[in-house]
Amino acid sequence: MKAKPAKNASFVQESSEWVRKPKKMDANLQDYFKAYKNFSWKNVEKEFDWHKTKKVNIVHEMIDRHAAGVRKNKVALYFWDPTSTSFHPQGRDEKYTFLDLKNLSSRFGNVLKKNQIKKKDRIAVFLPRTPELYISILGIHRIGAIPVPLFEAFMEAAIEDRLSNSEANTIVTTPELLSRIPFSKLPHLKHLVFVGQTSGTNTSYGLPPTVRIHHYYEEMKSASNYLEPAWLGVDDGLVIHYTSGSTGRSKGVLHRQYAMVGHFQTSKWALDLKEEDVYWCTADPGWVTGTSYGIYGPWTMGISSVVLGGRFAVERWYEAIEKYQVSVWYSAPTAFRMLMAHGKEIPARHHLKSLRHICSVGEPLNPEALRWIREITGLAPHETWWMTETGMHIICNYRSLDFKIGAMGRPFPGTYATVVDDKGKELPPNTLGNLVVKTPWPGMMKEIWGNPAKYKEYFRIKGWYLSGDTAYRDKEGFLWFAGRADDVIKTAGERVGPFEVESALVQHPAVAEAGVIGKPDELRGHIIKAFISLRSGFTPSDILKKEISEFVRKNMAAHAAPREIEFCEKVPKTRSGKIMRRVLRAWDQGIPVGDISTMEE
Ligand code: 6R9
Repeated sequence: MKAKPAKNASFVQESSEWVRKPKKMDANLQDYFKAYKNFSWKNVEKEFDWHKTKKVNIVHEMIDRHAAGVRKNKVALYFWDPTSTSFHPQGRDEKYTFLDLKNLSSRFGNVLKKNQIKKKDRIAVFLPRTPELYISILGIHRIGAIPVPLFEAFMEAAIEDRLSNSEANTIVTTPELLSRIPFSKLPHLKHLVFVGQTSGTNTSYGLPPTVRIHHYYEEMKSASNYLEPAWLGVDDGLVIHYTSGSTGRSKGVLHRQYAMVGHFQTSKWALDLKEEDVYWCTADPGWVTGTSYGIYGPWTMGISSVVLGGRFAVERWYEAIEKYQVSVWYSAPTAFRMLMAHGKEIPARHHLKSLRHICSVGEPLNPEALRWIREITGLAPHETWWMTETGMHIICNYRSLDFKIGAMGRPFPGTYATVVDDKGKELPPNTLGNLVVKTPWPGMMKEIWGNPAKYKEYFRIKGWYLSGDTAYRDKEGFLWFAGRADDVIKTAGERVGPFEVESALVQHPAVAEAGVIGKPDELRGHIIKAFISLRSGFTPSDILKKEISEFVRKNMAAHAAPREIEFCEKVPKTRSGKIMRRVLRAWDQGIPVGDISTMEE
């Protein structure tokens, strides 16, 4: 992986415009520089009961200890989804206290336990964003098993990959999503927990006789409110998130229980969460942001969290802020740009003054989007940089600290991120190189599930975790994002591996070869563009483009479907058969191709 200039970070302009903070702020982190100097993770460990008891389980720290204390009747989860369904004709508008979540997650844990599902088992959670999704994840933690959260948008091929790799023995899902689960290809899958109005049998659902069906609502009714968490050690597994790299299928990133130390402290200092906050993280738990900062961070701190169900709807987002008087909001540049695209009239109809802090993650926050959010809310979003693999924030802008618009920020206390050359030598200011993090830190991934060789690749420069991003540090110590050093695509905040899309494309009968790149896009950061050579007998046409894109949407996921397709004679490859995406990017931008001497004849 060689650092190269960021061709694809086209609209993140460097700026020397500052966001200045008043001298006195009520931020949890008052003096970043002092904290950075004196920081020790050992001190943060004292925030957790396991520090004294030596008995570790994140569900105890997130739920049980609050339910046993002054936060017992505090709302942990506000859920709102006004969409009408046959099951909920009026939509849903619900609240759950810490005590409610203790009871419900105990019930779910008991349902699992009764069926001999146990510690360390992987349990796929394939649900829309509903309270049941959160309750399932908490129940899974309670028995010491490992949740594998899956986006509701995933189609069969994506599900098959993740379930066969994790060897999950259980899946929690709804009747609507059932047809996307290829049970016959998943011999490890023994239990189906059905969330919804169902009464079918294996035969009526076409399931192999080896799969046992459990009806969520029925089983929950008779289960007990009491179940002591299974006690674990700090190094035991927490969660697996599947994410894409530049080559190969998606990888299962396993985190350890100890990551909670990082979730807690970053939620306190970067998100600046406080006891009285109403916090809204807009991310789905299928993405690491939706667990680390949609579940683990806020709830280990005992904070009230908002979850909005249903599809993205511009006005509903503002309504949610107003309805719950959200005070801290964690979202993503693509979402900010989508809101921006709908203009100022809609936010002007809503009261947004409850907000006191906004953070952003997932892609570079372009200055225009930052300024726009500042105009409608009075607050500039603060960047946070991190990855599925880092498990927690690494580089942030802080509420009490001035920052430069466009910069990612400074390393979180207790971590060190910098820019190095390919040998691991730190580079002087304003020099482009590899963005790395000094090992270890609390959220650092424990394993790539079943693939130790892949895990090792990240640490091939001794002492550093190699992020795959290129960046530079300026003279003031701010880190600036430049681009990816590999071919990973971030589209609308979602991480997509070109290989996965190419593999889906070549399954289409018309496609001979396919090469996929990210093409810069104002709204989505990047869109997926595919170069395709056709099999003989097929003629290029717009209808065929649509059909091919739809094919990927139906097999993998909507966000992985190419928004743009260009037909070509031949997909350029090296002599060893690797797709030359550098050439595809040049073709796309109409610029000279450069040295192609390694290309096949
Ligand atoms: C949490 C998350 C990680 C990749 C990362 C980088 C990009 C994330 C960013 C950012 C610029 C930021 N990224 N935050 N780029 N500025 N503040 O996003 O995890 O989905 O694994 O993606 O996202 O390229 O390497 P994940």
